[in-house]
Amino acid sequence: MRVLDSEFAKGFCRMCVDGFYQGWHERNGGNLSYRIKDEEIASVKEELKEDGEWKEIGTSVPALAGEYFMVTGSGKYFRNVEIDPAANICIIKVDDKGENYQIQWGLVNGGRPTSELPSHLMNLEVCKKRNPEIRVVYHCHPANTIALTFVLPLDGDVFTREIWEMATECPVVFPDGIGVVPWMVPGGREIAVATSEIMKKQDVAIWAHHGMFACGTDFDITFGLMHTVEKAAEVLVKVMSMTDRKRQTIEPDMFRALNGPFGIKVNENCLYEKKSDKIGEK
Ligand code: 2HA
Ligand code: ZN
Repeated sequence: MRVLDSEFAKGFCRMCVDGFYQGWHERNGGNLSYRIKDEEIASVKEELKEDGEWKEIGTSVPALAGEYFMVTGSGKYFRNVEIDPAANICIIKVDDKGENYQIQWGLVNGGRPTSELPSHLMNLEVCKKRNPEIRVVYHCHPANTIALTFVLPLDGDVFTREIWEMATECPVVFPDGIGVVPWMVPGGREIAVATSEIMKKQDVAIWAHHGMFACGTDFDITFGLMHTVEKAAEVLVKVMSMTDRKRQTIEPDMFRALNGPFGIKVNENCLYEKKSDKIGEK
């Protein structure tokens, strides 16, 4: 089968387009990666090239040794993925040490995988360890979530709590909550390590003054997670535009009441008793 006829490539491209139309991918902003299943890579083997140069990932991901990934290209625009996937995305293989990669398909006009490859692969590695079904890592620049990083404390528990309160579905969709990475230089190992520390336990990491990372078992779940967080962030921006205090909200015991019916365990660290009714204060 040709790569672009495969369901995983179609799902990958559709997610890029959907993200672009949400307004989350100005210029070359954002990146997407997918850890390809054995049977999926076997089905497209005829189109893979094994003679490319091996290049350093910039970090070490031994638990991903020998695996294949579909990733967006560095400097490529999400907007262009639909019209010319083969020029804007690629399939890479990670070597048997987990330190180098080789492009085996795509980026036909040249280029390299996303500048955030270290973060993507380190996140995919820690996620695989906690749940081998997690295969998608998505990074984008959603405006409302980014706006909140200027006014809320950069504390994952506070971010989670304030965002959870904006929509009852939030704790059901991400019961473990959200982590926050303070401003750091993007693209390197340091921010990758900080993000992957969060992804050991949580599916969402916010990068202050930059954007968001989300992981999931498939494209729908990962896109839906990003969409849910950003929608709740939009509601919070609207509320904060009207007032710095809420008249009423979802209280800790109301969150706890969701555990049974939805089969979840909401993260108790985020259900602290507030000492102030001012939004963002603990
Ligand atoms: O330009 O989003 O974080 C791609 C990015 C870098
Ligand atoms: Zn970014």
